[in-house]
Amino acid sequence: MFSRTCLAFANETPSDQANLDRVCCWISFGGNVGDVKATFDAALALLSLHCHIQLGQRSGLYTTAPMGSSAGRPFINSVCELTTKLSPLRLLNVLQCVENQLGRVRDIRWGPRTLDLDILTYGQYVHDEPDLIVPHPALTYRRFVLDPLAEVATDWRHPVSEMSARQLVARLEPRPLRVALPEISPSQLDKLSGQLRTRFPEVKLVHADVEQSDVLRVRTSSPATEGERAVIDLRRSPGDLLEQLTSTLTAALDAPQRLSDW
Ligand code: A4P
Ligand code: MG
Repeated sequence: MFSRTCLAFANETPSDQANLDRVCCWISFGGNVGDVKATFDAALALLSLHCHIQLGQRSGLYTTAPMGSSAGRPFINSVCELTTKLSPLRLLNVLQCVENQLGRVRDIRWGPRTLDLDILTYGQYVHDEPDLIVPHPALTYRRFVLDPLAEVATDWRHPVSEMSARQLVARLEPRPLRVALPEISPSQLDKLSGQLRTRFPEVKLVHADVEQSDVLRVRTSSPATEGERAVIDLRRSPGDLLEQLTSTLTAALDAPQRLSDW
Protein backbone atom coordinates (compact mmCIF):
# COMPACT_ATOMS: atom_id res chain seq x y z
CA MET A 1 0.00 0.00 0.00
CA PHE A 2 1.04 3.61 -0.34
CA SER A 3 2.70 5.14 2.69
CA ARG A 4 0.58 7.69 4.58
CA THR A 5 2.25 10.52 2.67
CA CYS A 6 1.36 8.86 -0.59
CA LEU A 7 -2.18 8.16 0.47
CA ALA A 8 -2.64 11.80 1.31
CA PHE A 9 -1.07 12.65 -2.00
CA ALA A 10 -3.20 10.18 -3.92
CA ASN A 11 -6.45 11.53 -2.55
CA GLU A 12 -5.83 15.23 -2.91
CA THR A 13 -7.21 17.15 -5.87
CA PRO A 14 -5.08 20.28 -6.17
CA SER A 15 -6.28 22.93 -8.53
CA ASP A 16 -3.48 22.30 -11.00
CA GLN A 17 -4.85 18.80 -11.60
CA ALA A 18 -8.51 19.63 -11.95
CA ASN A 19 -8.23 21.62 -15.17
CA LEU A 20 -5.70 19.44 -16.97
CA ASP A 21 -6.78 17.21 -19.81
CA ARG A 22 -5.71 13.61 -19.66
CA VAL A 23 -2.20 13.17 -21.01
CA CYS A 24 -0.72 9.94 -22.36
CA CYS A 25 2.68 9.17 -20.84
CA TRP A 26 5.24 6.39 -21.27
CA ILE A 27 7.05 5.22 -18.16
CA SER A 28 10.18 3.04 -18.12
CA PHE A 29 10.57 0.33 -15.50
CA GLY A 30 14.02 -1.00 -14.58
CA GLY A 31 15.52 -3.05 -11.78
CA ASN A 32 18.25 -5.54 -10.96
CA VAL A 33 17.91 -6.25 -7.22
CA GLY A 34 15.57 -8.84 -5.70
CA ASP A 35 12.58 -10.36 -7.52
CA VAL A 36 12.28 -7.68 -10.16
CA LYS A 37 9.15 -9.09 -11.83
CA ALA A 38 7.35 -9.15 -8.46
CA THR A 39 8.49 -5.57 -7.81
CA PHE A 40 7.19 -4.43 -11.22
CA ASP A 41 3.84 -6.11 -10.46
CA ALA A 42 3.70 -4.40 -7.07
CA ALA A 43 4.47 -1.03 -8.70
CA LEU A 44 1.64 -1.50 -11.18
CA ALA A 45 -0.71 -2.41 -8.35
CA LEU A 46 0.23 0.76 -6.45
CA LEU A 47 -0.10 2.97 -9.52
CA SER A 48 -3.51 1.47 -10.32
CA LEU A 49 -4.73 2.65 -6.90
CA HIS A 50 -4.07 6.27 -7.76
CA CYS A 51 -7.27 8.10 -8.60
CA HIS A 52 -5.57 10.25 -11.29
CA ILE A 53 -3.73 7.44 -13.09
CA GLN A 54 -5.11 4.95 -15.62
CA LEU A 55 -2.73 2.24 -16.76
CA GLY A 56 -2.53 1.38 -20.46
CA GLN A 57 -0.45 -0.94 -22.62
CA ARG A 58 2.78 -2.47 -21.42
CA SER A 59 5.63 -4.25 -23.14
CA GLY A 60 7.12 -7.62 -22.32
CA LEU A 61 10.01 -7.98 -19.88
CA TYR A 62 13.52 -7.72 -21.33
CA THR A 63 16.87 -8.68 -19.88
CA THR A 64 19.44 -5.98 -20.62
CA ALA A 65 23.15 -5.32 -20.17
CA PRO A 66 23.89 -3.17 -17.10
CA MET A 67 24.83 0.35 -18.17
CA GLY A 68 27.39 2.07 -15.93
CA SER A 69 30.46 0.85 -14.08
CA SER A 70 28.56 0.60 -10.76
CA ALA A 71 25.25 -0.72 -12.12
CA GLY A 72 25.72 -4.33 -10.95
CA ARG A 73 24.15 -7.38 -12.57
CA PRO A 74 21.93 -7.43 -15.69
CA PHE A 75 18.66 -5.53 -15.49
CA ILE A 76 15.09 -6.32 -16.31
CA ASN A 77 13.46 -3.47 -18.24
CA SER A 78 9.99 -2.76 -19.55
CA VAL A 79 7.75 0.18 -20.44
CA CYS A 80 4.16 0.99 -19.54
CA GLU A 81 1.69 3.55 -20.86
CA LEU A 82 -0.48 5.54 -18.51
CA THR A 83 -2.88 8.42 -18.85
CA THR A 84 -3.11 11.01 -16.14
CA LYS A 85 -4.39 14.41 -15.13
CA LEU A 86 -1.42 14.88 -12.82
CA SER A 87 1.05 17.58 -13.75
CA PRO A 88 4.50 16.27 -14.83
CA LEU A 89 6.12 17.07 -11.47
CA ARG A 90 3.28 15.51 -9.51
CA LEU A 91 3.52 12.38 -11.64
CA LEU A 92 7.27 12.23 -10.96
CA ASN A 93 6.51 12.64 -7.26
CA VAL A 94 4.10 9.67 -7.36
CA LEU A 95 6.63 7.52 -9.24
CA GLN A 96 9.35 8.32 -6.69
CA CYS A 97 6.92 7.52 -3.91
CA VAL A 98 6.26 4.09 -5.47
CA GLU A 99 10.03 3.52 -5.90
CA ASN A 100 10.61 4.34 -2.23
CA GLN A 101 7.72 2.17 -1.11
CA LEU A 102 9.25 -0.78 -2.96
CA GLY A 103 12.67 -0.56 -1.39
CA ARG A 104 14.55 1.85 -3.67
CA VAL A 105 17.74 3.08 -2.00
CA ARG A 106 19.33 6.14 -3.62
CA ASP A 107 22.97 5.74 -2.63
CA ILE A 108 24.97 5.28 -5.83
CA ARG A 109 24.11 7.21 -9.00
CA TRP A 110 23.36 4.55 -11.65
CA GLY A 111 23.80 1.95 -8.92
CA PRO A 112 21.90 -1.35 -8.47
CA ARG A 113 18.21 -0.81 -7.71
CA THR A 114 15.00 -2.65 -6.90
CA LEU A 115 13.00 -0.27 -9.08
CA ASP A 116 13.60 2.75 -11.26
CA LEU A 117 10.60 4.53 -12.78
CA ASP A 118 11.42 7.24 -15.28
CA ILE A 119 9.05 9.42 -17.30
CA LEU A 120 10.02 8.84 -20.93
CA THR A 121 7.44 11.17 -22.40
CA TYR A 122 4.56 13.24 -21.05
CA GLY A 123 2.38 13.76 -24.12
CA GLN A 124 4.13 16.21 -26.43
CA TYR A 125 5.40 18.27 -23.49
CA VAL A 126 9.05 19.40 -23.67
CA HIS A 127 10.67 20.53 -20.41
CA ASP A 128 14.33 20.83 -19.37
CA GLU A 129 15.03 21.54 -15.70
CA PRO A 130 17.32 19.48 -13.44
CA ASP A 131 14.43 17.90 -11.51
CA LEU A 132 12.52 16.91 -14.63
CA ILE A 133 13.58 16.54 -18.23
CA VAL A 134 11.01 15.30 -20.74
CA PRO A 135 11.32 13.67 -23.15
CA HIS A 136 13.86 11.68 -21.13
CA PRO A 137 17.22 12.89 -22.47
CA ALA A 138 18.70 9.39 -22.83
CA LEU A 139 15.68 7.88 -24.53
CA THR A 140 17.19 8.18 -28.01
CA TYR A 141 20.12 5.80 -27.50
CA ARG A 142 19.18 3.27 -24.81
CA ARG A 143 18.17 -0.06 -26.30
CA PHE A 144 16.86 -1.10 -22.85
CA VAL A 145 14.15 1.55 -23.27
CA LEU A 146 13.75 1.67 -27.06
CA ASP A 147 13.25 -2.07 -27.63
CA PRO A 148 10.33 -2.39 -25.20
CA LEU A 149 8.88 0.89 -26.53
CA ALA A 150 9.14 -0.30 -30.14
CA GLU A 151 7.25 -3.46 -29.19
CA VAL A 152 4.10 -1.69 -27.98
CA ALA A 153 4.19 2.03 -28.80
CA THR A 154 3.83 1.57 -32.54
CA ASP A 155 2.12 4.95 -33.15
CA TRP A 156 4.41 6.85 -30.78
CA ARG A 157 6.75 9.56 -32.10
CA HIS A 158 9.52 11.29 -30.17
CA PRO A 159 8.12 14.79 -29.46
CA VAL A 160 11.29 16.58 -30.63
CA SER A 161 12.89 14.40 -33.32
CA GLU A 162 9.49 13.01 -34.44
CA MET A 163 11.14 9.62 -34.94
CA SER A 164 9.37 6.38 -33.97
CA ALA A 165 10.94 3.99 -31.46
CA ARG A 166 11.64 1.57 -34.33
CA GLN A 167 13.45 4.35 -36.25
CA LEU A 168 15.50 5.26 -33.18
CA VAL A 169 16.53 1.59 -32.80
CA ALA A 170 17.41 1.43 -36.51
CA ARG A 171 19.87 4.33 -36.08
CA LEU A 172 21.81 2.18 -33.62
CA GLU A 173 22.00 -0.93 -35.81
CA PRO A 174 24.55 -0.16 -38.59
CA ARG A 175 27.99 -1.78 -38.14
CA PRO A 176 30.40 -0.21 -37.84
CA LEU A 177 28.38 2.24 -35.75
CA ARG A 178 29.83 5.64 -36.61
CA VAL A 179 29.91 8.14 -33.75
CA ALA A 180 30.92 11.82 -34.04
CA LEU A 181 32.09 13.99 -31.14
CA PRO A 182 31.99 17.58 -32.47
CA GLU A 183 33.57 19.10 -29.35
CA ILE A 184 36.64 16.83 -29.26
CA SER A 185 39.98 17.60 -30.94
CA PRO A 186 41.36 15.11 -33.51
CA SER A 187 44.15 14.03 -31.14
CA GLN A 188 41.69 13.41 -28.28
CA LEU A 189 39.49 11.49 -30.69
CA ASP A 190 42.40 9.24 -31.71
CA LYS A 191 43.22 8.59 -28.07
CA LEU A 192 39.59 7.70 -27.25
CA SER A 193 39.38 5.45 -30.31
CA GLY A 194 42.38 3.48 -29.02
CA GLN A 195 40.87 3.21 -25.53
CA LEU A 196 37.48 1.99 -26.80
CA ARG A 197 38.65 -0.30 -29.64
CA THR A 198 39.03 -3.53 -27.68
CA ARG A 199 35.69 -3.33 -25.89
CA PHE A 200 33.70 -1.89 -28.83
CA PRO A 201 35.32 -3.13 -32.07
CA GLU A 202 32.05 -2.39 -33.94
CA VAL A 203 32.27 1.36 -33.17
CA LYS A 204 34.14 3.89 -35.28
CA LEU A 205 34.70 7.37 -33.85
CA VAL A 206 34.71 9.88 -36.69
CA HIS A 207 35.62 13.53 -37.04
CA ALA A 208 33.01 16.19 -36.38
CA ASP A 209 32.74 17.46 -39.91
CA VAL A 210 31.09 14.23 -41.02
CA GLU A 211 27.44 15.29 -41.38
CA GLN A 212 25.84 12.15 -42.81
CA SER A 213 22.52 11.12 -41.31
CA ASP A 214 23.85 7.67 -40.35
CA VAL A 215 26.40 9.17 -37.92
CA LEU A 216 25.39 9.39 -34.26
CA ARG A 217 26.38 12.76 -32.86
CA VAL A 218 27.45 13.05 -29.23
CA ARG A 219 27.51 16.30 -27.25
CA THR A 220 29.88 16.44 -24.29
CA SER A 221 29.72 20.03 -23.03
CA SER A 222 27.06 22.01 -24.89
CA PRO A 223 23.48 21.37 -26.01
CA ALA A 224 22.53 20.22 -29.49
CA THR A 225 22.65 22.85 -32.18
CA GLU A 226 19.78 23.62 -34.56
CA GLY A 227 19.44 20.79 -37.06
CA GLU A 228 21.13 18.08 -34.94
CA ARG A 229 18.45 15.42 -34.55
CA ALA A 230 18.39 12.99 -31.62
CA VAL A 231 21.83 13.97 -30.40
CA ILE A 232 23.29 11.97 -27.52
CA ASP A 233 23.89 14.39 -24.64
CA LEU A 234 26.49 13.19 -22.13
CA ARG A 235 26.31 16.21 -19.85
CA ARG A 236 24.33 14.41 -17.11
CA SER A 237 26.20 11.10 -17.32
CA PRO A 238 28.46 10.19 -14.38
CA GLY A 239 32.23 9.75 -14.77
CA ASP A 240 34.89 11.09 -17.12
CA LEU A 241 34.47 11.13 -20.88
CA LEU A 242 35.81 7.59 -21.32
CA GLU A 243 33.38 6.24 -18.72
CA GLN A 244 30.49 8.24 -20.19
CA LEU A 245 31.17 6.87 -23.66
CA THR A 246 31.57 3.33 -22.34
CA SER A 247 28.15 3.55 -20.63
CA THR A 248 26.52 5.12 -23.67
CA LEU A 249 27.91 2.55 -26.09
CA THR A 250 26.93 -0.30 -23.75
CA ALA A 251 23.32 0.92 -23.86
CA ALA A 252 23.39 1.71 -27.60
CA LEU A 253 24.94 -1.60 -28.72
CA ASP A 254 22.97 -3.85 -26.38
CA ALA A 255 20.67 -6.48 -27.86
CA PRO A 256 17.96 -6.87 -25.18
CA GLN A 257 16.41 -10.33 -24.94
CA ARG A 258 12.66 -10.54 -24.48
CA LEU A 259 12.13 -12.83 -21.50
CA SER A 260 8.35 -13.06 -21.33
CA ASP A 261 5.07 -11.19 -21.49
CA TRP A 262 4.37 -8.98 -18.53
N1 A4P B 1 14.79 13.38 -13.39
C1 A4P B 1 14.92 14.26 -14.40
N2 A4P B 1 14.17 13.90 -15.44
C2 A4P B 1 13.54 12.73 -15.10
C3 A4P B 1 12.61 11.89 -15.78
N3 A4P B 1 12.20 12.15 -17.04
N4 A4P B 1 12.15 10.80 -15.12
C4 A4P B 1 15.49 13.52 -12.10
C5 A4P B 1 12.58 10.51 -13.86
N5 A4P B 1 13.46 11.29 -13.15
C6 A4P B 1 13.93 12.41 -13.78
O1 A4P B 1 16.91 10.06 -10.66
C7 A4P B 1 17.70 11.20 -10.43
C8 A4P B 1 16.87 12.45 -10.67
O2 A4P B 1 16.54 12.56 -12.03
C9 A4P B 1 15.52 12.48 -9.96
O3 A4P B 1 15.60 13.05 -8.69
C10 A4P B 1 14.62 13.30 -10.89
O4 A4P B 1 14.30 14.57 -10.32
P1 A4P B 1 17.00 8.82 -9.67
O5 A4P B 1 16.00 7.81 -10.17
O6 A4P B 1 16.91 9.26 -8.28
O7 A4P B 1 18.51 8.33 -9.86
P2 A4P B 1 19.13 7.47 -11.01
O8 A4P B 1 18.07 6.65 -11.68
O9 A4P B 1 20.32 6.72 -10.48
O10 A4P B 1 19.66 8.57 -11.99
P3 A4P B 1 19.25 8.76 -13.48
O11 A4P B 1 20.14 9.78 -14.07
O12 A4P B 1 17.77 8.95 -13.60
O13 A4P B 1 19.64 7.35 -14.06
P4 A4P B 1 18.87 6.60 -15.18
O14 A4P B 1 18.96 7.39 -16.41
O15 A4P B 1 17.53 6.21 -14.68
O16 A4P B 1 19.78 5.32 -15.33
N6 A4P B 1 21.14 -0.33 -17.03
C11 A4P B 1 20.14 -1.07 -17.58
N7 A4P B 1 20.42 -2.15 -18.35
N8 A4P B 1 18.83 -0.73 -17.36
C12 A4P B 1 18.47 0.37 -16.61
O17 A4P B 1 17.27 0.61 -16.42
N9 A4P B 1 19.24 2.31 -15.34
C13 A4P B 1 20.23 3.08 -14.89
C14 A4P B 1 19.89 4.38 -14.27
C15 A4P B 1 21.64 2.71 -15.01
N10 A4P B 1 21.86 1.50 -15.78
C16 A4P B 1 20.85 0.78 -16.29
C17 A4P B 1 19.51 1.18 -16.06
MG1 MG C 1 15.47 7.26 -12.38
